[in-house]
Amino acid sequence: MKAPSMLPTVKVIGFGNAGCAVAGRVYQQGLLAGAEFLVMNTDQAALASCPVPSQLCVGLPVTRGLGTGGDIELGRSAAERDAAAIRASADASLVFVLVGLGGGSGTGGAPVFARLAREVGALVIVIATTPFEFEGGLRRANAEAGLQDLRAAADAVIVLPNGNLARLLDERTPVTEAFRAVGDRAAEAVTGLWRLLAQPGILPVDFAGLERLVRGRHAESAFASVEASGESRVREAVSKLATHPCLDEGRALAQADALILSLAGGPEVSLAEIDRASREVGRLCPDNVQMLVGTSVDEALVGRLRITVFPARWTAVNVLSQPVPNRASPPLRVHLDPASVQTLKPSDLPDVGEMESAEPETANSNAAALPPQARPSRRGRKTNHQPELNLFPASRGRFDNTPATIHQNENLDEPTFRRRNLVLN
Ligand SMILES: Nc1nc2c(ncn2[C@@H]2O[C@H](COP(=O)(O)OP(=O)(O)OP(=O)(O)O)[C@@H](O)[C@H]2O)c(=O)[nH]1
Ligand SMILES: [Mg+2]
Repeated sequence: MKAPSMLPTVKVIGFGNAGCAVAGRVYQQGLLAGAEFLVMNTDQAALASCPVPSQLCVGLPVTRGLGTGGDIELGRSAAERDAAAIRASADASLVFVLVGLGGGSGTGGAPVFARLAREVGALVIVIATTPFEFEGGLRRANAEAGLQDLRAAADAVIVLPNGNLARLLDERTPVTEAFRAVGDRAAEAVTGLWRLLAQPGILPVDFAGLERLVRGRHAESAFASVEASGESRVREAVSKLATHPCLDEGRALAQADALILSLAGGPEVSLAEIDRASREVGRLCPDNVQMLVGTSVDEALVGRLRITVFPARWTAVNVLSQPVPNRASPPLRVHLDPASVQTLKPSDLPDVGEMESAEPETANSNAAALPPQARPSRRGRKTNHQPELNLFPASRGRFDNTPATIHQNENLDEPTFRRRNLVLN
């Protein structure tokens, strides 16, 4: 398939063993014509067995070319050490980052890559798997921390929980095959997005549209793709989506802020079918969902209809979790000459009121953001009066229409201090 000229420069990056394995598979499938591939890892042996020719072994002096053994901080500092090379490699309009969360190299390194790539102007979409239940608490905790960093660092993160996929597999599936299925799904997600942008369609999605939807949104998205054939293929495909385990049985659609929807069919697919499928999937989402719809005809889909969805929610991300100091750099030592150390008494410190009035009040200072009755009055400042925080919000915002989470007769949506009547000092 030839990449149309409207397609931006695209890079596919695999990070850590699992990320490299998936990138290697997508590379060998040869479907992403025109995209550049690059794999990064701390583990030299794993890189050597990856078919992608462009490789970067990060943090050699700190990991000596080995894996990190699940140490996120080591993975992060390894990537930070090669920040210059990473920045140079991220020179593209659109970067897909593939990573299996749970270990150290990918979980620590992928957020560093995402941040640096965004700094050089790329639109960064991460496709991340999260561990199976059986992999244990440490890996799941690693994955949660990595996901938090990825939400902050990337424009969008497509999260593929292995546990959801496990519900689609036969219980007797061998573990190696289960991991293969995980990799296939991650490969399918990146290929699905690529097709949407690259496949000449009746209604193609262009890069500008995708960028407008996700740039700077820190979106978190799910992914599912279904197919159906026969007379009632639209209804069948839509009902598969409504109960799909990878969409939390439809909840991911019901709570979506945005939806990327791809409709593809064989040459016989009719306008009426495309129209119905688009409207029926839209009905599974909130009324104000922002939809980006692409439709295409694919000779390989004769007699079939394929619906691919990426339902996304905007996440409230403000800061990256604290960066870990580079292990390789020597600790900062400050020598204090006791003779030069002055001990400050409380009376030497300026009054809080003086400090406040010394600062010009800006339009978006915290005080200005408070409702008028809660704003400290200028005259009363020196009394150190603090406004009372309203801890009893009247509305649950977008969760207003969702059922409460009741466990053992307790509503877990209420903060613990309220449920248990604790008094806050
Ligand atoms: N798709 C796929 N996922 C895997 C495979 N092996 C492990 N994973 C998943 O990926 C997660 C991260 O594992 P790795 O990629 O091996 O970890 P890493 O990023 O290389 O980190 P370290 O080896 O700890 O430095 C695991 O918790 C699994 O959920 C695999 O062969 N294929
Ligand atoms: Mg590894």
